[in-house]
Amino acid sequence: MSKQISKQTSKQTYKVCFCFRRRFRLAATEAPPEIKSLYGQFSDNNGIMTADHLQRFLVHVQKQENATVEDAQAIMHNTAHLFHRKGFNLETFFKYLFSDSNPAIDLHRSVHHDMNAPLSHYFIFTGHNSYLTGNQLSSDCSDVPIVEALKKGVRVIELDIWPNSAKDDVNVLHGRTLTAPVKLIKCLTSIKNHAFEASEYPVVITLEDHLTTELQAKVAKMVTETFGDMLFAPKAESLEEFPSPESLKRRIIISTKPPKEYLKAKEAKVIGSQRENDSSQAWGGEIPLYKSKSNADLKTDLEEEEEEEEEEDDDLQDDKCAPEYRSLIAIHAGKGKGGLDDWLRVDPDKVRRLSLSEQELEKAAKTHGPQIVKFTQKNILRVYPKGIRFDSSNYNPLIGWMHGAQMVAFNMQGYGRSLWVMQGMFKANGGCGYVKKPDILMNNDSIFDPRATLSPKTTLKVKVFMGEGWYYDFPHTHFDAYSPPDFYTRVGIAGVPADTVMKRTKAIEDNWIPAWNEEFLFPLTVPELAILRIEVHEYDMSEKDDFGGQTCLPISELRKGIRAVPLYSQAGEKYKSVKLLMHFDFV
Ligand SMILES: [Ca+2]
Ligand SMILES: [Ca+2]
Ligand SMILES: [Ca+2]
Repeated sequence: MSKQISKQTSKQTYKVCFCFRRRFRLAATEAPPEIKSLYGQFSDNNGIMTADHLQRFLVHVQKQENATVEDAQAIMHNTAHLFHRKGFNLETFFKYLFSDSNPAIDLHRSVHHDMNAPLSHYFIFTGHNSYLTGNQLSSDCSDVPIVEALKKGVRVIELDIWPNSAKDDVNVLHGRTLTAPVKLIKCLTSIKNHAFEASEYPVVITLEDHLTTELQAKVAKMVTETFGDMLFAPKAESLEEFPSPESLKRRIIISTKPPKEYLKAKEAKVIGSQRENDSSQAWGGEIPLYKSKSNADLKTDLEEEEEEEEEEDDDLQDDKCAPEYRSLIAIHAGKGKGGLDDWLRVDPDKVRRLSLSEQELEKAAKTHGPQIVKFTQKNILRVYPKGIRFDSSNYNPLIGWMHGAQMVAFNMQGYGRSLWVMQGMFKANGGCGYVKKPDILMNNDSIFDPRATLSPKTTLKVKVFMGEGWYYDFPHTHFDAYSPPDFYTRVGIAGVPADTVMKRTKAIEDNWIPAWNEEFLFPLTVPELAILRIEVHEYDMSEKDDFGGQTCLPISELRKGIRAVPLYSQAGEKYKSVKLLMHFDFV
């Protein structure tokens, strides 16, 4: 019976498809004219590209100066399924260029930054409210997003800890909201089990603590029993300098401010105008340039801010804290008394962690830019999203990075452009979650001024040849119901304000394999901090563009030459077939 039905259904489907077949037909993928011309230059009279030719191509076009004939032979050997007698023909050469074996950045490259400098010398992949499954107000708390973040290489996990209703155990939840709690012990156990799957480098747990002294003692016992020898707990009360990621491999580090007293849980207050995650906003809004904000805007932002992160307004010193809890804290957090000048004071005898909201940092950056950079050479700065980001959205991470902030805390379960830039940054250094800060931020003699106007150090030349793969990864009516898609590419830079720009190709109408062949120039004043942003849009005249894929690539690891660029979904999952063919060069 069911067989019959399915037979009928498939017949009907066939009929329907037949009408559209011509319109949705996939043309054969053809090499762009420039690739054909290059093939002409690097092949013999019989139209064969030998290993010798390929080696010369690698050196002159791909700028792999040290490529040998053996390297070229290895490429041909590894792509043997494309191989044609004594070498590549045009078709197999083009297939090789557009394949996963020729990526724009090498995701299999292992850790290659110096890992022996103090922790403050690194950008660290950092989560905010890591336990939330969705929005900041009513989503469930769970260890699942923590595990997912760890598996993506996130190295800083934030837990807000509160007493349970019986006041005899500790829960993780977003205080004063309707988020449903998860037990602390469950989160700790999951962290222990998954901390080092993606990276061996240390995991920092930042605790926002609202506990009594008795419950702190309970947490201390829980943490010690769960992590045992994995726990890094220095004997000294405070550190003079942070240890290196290398020396802390496979260690867990606790960071919090030595707490003052039991902060009474105020009554659960549901903050008004709850904005649910708007899934129709596929792109998550353009990343705001922080320089574009006026003081008036900033003031409004600050007024809107709920007092949700009150972790910083206490004294550093307090004797009421459970001593066994205090001794677990390896990275002390706290602002101390006074204003910005006091917060940013560099103590020669001890290092600490300072937390600022994105608005506090924006405000501080206007008057104290170089001081912040100097502070972050030795101390750790954490930046967190403003409290009104109920929808778990994020902010421009460059504001933190250009001031040397190591922990730019992001809602990892969110979507959108800012998060893609964050994911792009941490594709660098083997995806280990630690990226060495560029020398300009660590220079002691001349402190980097983030507001200074610099002249370009280099210009990135990007050519967008073509794209393919949507036909295989999407239903054929996904983009337009009655015609093939109309793709265009946006390409640009997330970097210091002077380098930040987005440009676009024209839309190619009704084509599953768009060929744009357009070139763009990006002058870069601080290439060390620049991330290349790529988005494919499907143009619609009367509606919002459909999402066609995205990726962000750290320019410090971009490979010159003609490369395949795989694209990712909104959630950051790699598509099976969708990719672009591009050419990168520095001129
Ligand atoms: Ca469409
Ligand atoms: Ca169309
Ligand atoms: Ca369209």
